[in-house]
Amino acid sequence: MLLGIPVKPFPSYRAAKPPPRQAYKRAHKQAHKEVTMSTATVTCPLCEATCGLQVSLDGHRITSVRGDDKDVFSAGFICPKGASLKALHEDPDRLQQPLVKRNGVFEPVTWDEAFAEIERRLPPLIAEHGKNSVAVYAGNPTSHNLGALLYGRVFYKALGTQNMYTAGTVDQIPKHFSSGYLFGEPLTIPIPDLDRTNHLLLLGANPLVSNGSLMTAPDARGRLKGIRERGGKIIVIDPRRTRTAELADEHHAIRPGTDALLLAAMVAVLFDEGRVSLGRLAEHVNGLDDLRACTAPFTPEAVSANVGIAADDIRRMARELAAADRAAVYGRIGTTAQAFGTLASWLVDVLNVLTGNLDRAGGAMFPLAAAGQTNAQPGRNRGFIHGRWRSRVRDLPEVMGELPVATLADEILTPGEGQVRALVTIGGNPCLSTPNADRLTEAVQQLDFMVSLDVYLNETSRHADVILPGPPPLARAHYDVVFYQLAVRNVANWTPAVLESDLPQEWQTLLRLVDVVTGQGADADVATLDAFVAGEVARRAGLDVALAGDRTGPERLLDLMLRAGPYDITLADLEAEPHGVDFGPLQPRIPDVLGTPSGRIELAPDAIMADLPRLTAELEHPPNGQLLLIGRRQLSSNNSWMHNLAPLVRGGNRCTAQMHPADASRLGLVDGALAVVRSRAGAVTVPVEITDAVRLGVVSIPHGWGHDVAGTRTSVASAHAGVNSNVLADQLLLDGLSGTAVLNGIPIEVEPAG
Ligand SMILES: Nc1nc2c(c(=O)[nH]1)N[C@H]1C(S)=C(S)[C@@H](COP(=O)(O)OP(=O)(O)OC[C@H]3O[C@@H](n4cnc5c(=O)[nH]c(N)nc54)[C@H](O)[C@@H]3O)O[C@H]1N2
Ligand SMILES: Nc1nc2c(c(=O)[nH]1)N[C@H]1C(S)=C(S)[C@@H](COP(=O)(O)OP(=O)(O)OC[C@H]3O[C@@H](n4cnc5c(=O)[nH]c(N)nc54)[C@H](O)[C@@H]3O)O[C@H]1N2
Ligand code: SF4
Ligand SMILES: [Mo]
Repeated sequence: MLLGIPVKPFPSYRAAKPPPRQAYKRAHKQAHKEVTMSTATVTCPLCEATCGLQVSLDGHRITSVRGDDKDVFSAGFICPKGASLKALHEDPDRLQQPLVKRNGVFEPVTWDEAFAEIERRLPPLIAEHGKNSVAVYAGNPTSHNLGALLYGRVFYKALGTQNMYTAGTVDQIPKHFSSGYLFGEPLTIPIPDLDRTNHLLLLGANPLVSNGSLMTAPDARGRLKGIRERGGKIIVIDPRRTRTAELADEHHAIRPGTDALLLAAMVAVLFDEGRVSLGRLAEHVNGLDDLRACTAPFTPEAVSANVGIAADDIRRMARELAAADRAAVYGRIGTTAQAFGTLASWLVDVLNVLTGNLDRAGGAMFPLAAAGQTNAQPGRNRGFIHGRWRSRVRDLPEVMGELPVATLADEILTPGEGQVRALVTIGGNPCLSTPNADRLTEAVQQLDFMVSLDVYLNETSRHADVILPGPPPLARAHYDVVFYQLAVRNVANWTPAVLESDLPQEWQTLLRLVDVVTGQGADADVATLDAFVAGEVARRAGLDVALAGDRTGPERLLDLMLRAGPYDITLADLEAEPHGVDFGPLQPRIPDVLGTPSGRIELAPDAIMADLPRLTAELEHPPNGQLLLIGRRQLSSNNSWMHNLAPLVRGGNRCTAQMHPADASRLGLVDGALAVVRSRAGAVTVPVEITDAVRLGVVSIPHGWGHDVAGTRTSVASAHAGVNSNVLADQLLLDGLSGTAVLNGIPIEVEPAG
C-alpha cells in the first residue's frame, strides 16, 4: 500500500496493548524478511495546514516522520504535532477494541457484541421517543477524517434528528453565517491571498501557533514573513502579544469582544473620508447605502474607549488599508467565538469589499477546490437561510442544520416532549471543549444511552455505554475535502493508508450504525449501503458510478467528486502524484461564485443587520474594569486530545492563567501561585503566570486541559492534567445571531487560592 513503492502487505497491525517486547521483535523480524525499508508520503490530517510528510518505515514500524520537501504546498514544513504521528500510532492507551459498559465497568468486546448492544438499546428508544430524542455531537477531527466526514453525513441524514451539534458552534459558525448572507453560501469564505498580499490586517488569529484556520496555509510563518520581505505590512489585533503579533509590524491589544466596534469604525472612516473604492466589484454589490447609514454612528472616537485602541490609530489603519495596493482583512477564532462573532465576521469581509480587495490577487479570494467545492456549480441562486427549526428549550435557531452546543445540556436536562435521551459523539470531546463543561458532564450522565466513536477513553467517552474506536491517521486513507476549499492555493493531495489496522474504517462503522437506525439491522451488508451511497453521489453529479471502477468507500466517493470537479482529474491522477498537484494561485471567481438570490454581494442583509442595535448599545457601556477571560492555543496541543502523547507534554505545566503584572499585583497574586478563577458558570484553581504579553484586564487560560477525572484511560494526559477552562465558559453567553459560544471575553473574578 505504500505510495509508489511495491511492497508485500504488512502483517496485520494488532496491538491491544503494546505487544510484549519479545513478540514485537519477532513480528518485526518476520516483517523485515518480507518488506524492506520504505518511505510513504502522506498528508498530515491533524490540523488545517495539510502538510505533506514523509513517513519512514522499517516493516510496519515507523522509524521517523519528517516534512516532505517535495510537497507542492508545504515544501517540507512540519510542526511538533505532525512529528508525533508516530507516538499517536504507538500510543498504548489508544483503543484497539470496542468497549461496552456493563454494571458501570467497561469491557472489551467484539464488534458484533458492540453493535448488538447498540441495536438492543438505540432503535427502541427512537421508536418510543422519536428521532429528536437522539442527539449527535460531531467534533473537530471529523472534518479531518475523510471517512467520518463523508459517511458521517449519511448517518446524520439517516438519523434525521434536529438535535445535531458540532464543534462549529464553539468555533467558526459566525463566519458561515456571515458568508451565507453576504455571498449566498456558508462555505463561500474569502481567504487572504497570503502569498501575494502586501497588507494584512489580522484579527483574533495566531497562525504561527495554530498553523492557520479558515486559511489553509502550511508554513504560515514563512508566508507571513514573505509579506514583510516584499515590503508589505502586517497588523495584528489581539488582546495578547502572540508569536504572530511579535512577527508583525504593528500590534494593537484590543479589549476582548470589541472587534465589531473596531471594524465598524474603520468602515465609517472609509465612507466618511470618501475612501470607498469598489473597483470591479461595483456592479456586483447591493446595500451600499444601508451599510453607510448603519455604520455612521461608529466613529473612531465613539468606539475608542470600548475597543481600547486610540481613535487616531483606528483612522490610520482604515486609511492604510484603503491605500494599500493589495490588502486583505482576516479574522479568526478571537473574532468568531465571542459576543459579536457574526457582526465581526461580516465586517471583516465588508472591509475587503469596500477597499476593492475582495476577489482580486493579493486580496481576499475564493478558492476552487478539486473536489466537493460547494459553490462551483452555476445557477445556484437559492441564497442562505437559518432558523429552519429552533431548539426546544431556549428557542435558539438552527444554523447550517445544527443547534448551538451551548444548549445541548438544556436539551438533555429539561424533561418534556422532545427531550434528548441518547447521544452519539463522533470524534468530539464536548465535556472539555464546550461551555459550562461541568453542567454538560452532569447532563450526559443522565442519558438513557450514549455511544462514542472515539480513539480514546477520555473525559467524554467515559460516559458512553459503547465506545467504537477508529484506526489512527496512518492507517486510513486521507484527502482534505474541507480544507482545500479554504486554501491559499488551489491544490490537491491524496494519501493512501500507510499501515494496516485491525479496526474497521470509520466509514464502515458509520454505515453499520445507519443500518441499525434504519432498521436494516447491524448484520446487514455494509457494501450494499455503500454502493447505494455512491450511486446517489454519482447521480447528483450526473456521472455513471461505474467510472469509479471497483473502488469502494471514501475512495469511490472521492473519485466521483474529483470527476465532477473543475479540474478534469481523477483519483488515479492524484495517486500518481504523491507530493500533490498544484493548480496554481487563487483566481477571481465573482460573479459565478455568488449564490445570493440577487446574484450580488449583499452588503447589508437583514439577517445580519438585525444584530446592530445590540452593537450600538455597547457604545453606552464603557469598560467597567471587569476582568475578561480569553483562550490560548499552544503549539503542542490539538484542542483536548493529544495531551496523551509524551513528546507533546514535555516541559512544565502549560495550563496557566496568564495575567498582566498590574492586575496580578492589584489582586495580590505572585507568579506561580495558585489562583481561583470564577465565572457565573463555575470555578477553577490554576497557577498564575504573570506576563505583560496579555492586556491589562485580560486573563488567558488555554482550553483542552482538565484530564484529572476518574475513569479515563489516558495515562500521560492524566499526569499532565491542567484545568478545564470551559468550566468557566458560560452557556448563556452566545453570539446573538449564530448561537456560537462566547469563549473569548468571559467575565471572571480572580483571587488568590486558599
Ligand atoms: N475555551 C475554549 N474552548 C474551545 C476553543 C477555544 O478556543 N476556547 N476552541 C473550540 C474549537 S475551535 C474547537 S474545533 C473545539 C474542539 O472540540 P472537540 O472537537 O469536541 O474536541 P477535540 O479536543 O478536538 O476532541 C476530539 C475528540 O476526537 C477524538 N478523536 C481524535 N481522532 C479521532 C478519529 O480519527 N476518529 C474519532 N472517532 N475520534 C477521534 C479524540 O480522542 C477526542 O475525544 O474546541 C472548542 N473549545
Ligand atoms: N497548535 C494548535 N493548533 C491548532 C489548534 C490547537 O489546539 N493547537 N486548534 C485548531 C483549531 S480547532 C482551530 S479552530 C484553529 C484556530 O486558529 P486561530 O484562531 O489562529 O487560533 P488561536 O491561537 O486560538 O488564535 C485566536 C487569537 O485570538 C485572540 N483573541 C481572543 N479574544 C479576542 C478578541 O476578542 N478579539 C481579538 N481580535 N482577538 C482575540 C487570542 O488571544 C488568540 O491569539 O487552530 C487550529 N490549530
Ligand atoms: S501544521 Fe498541522 S498539518 Fe502541518 S504537521 Fe502540524 S499538525 Fe500536521
Ligand atoms: Mo476549531
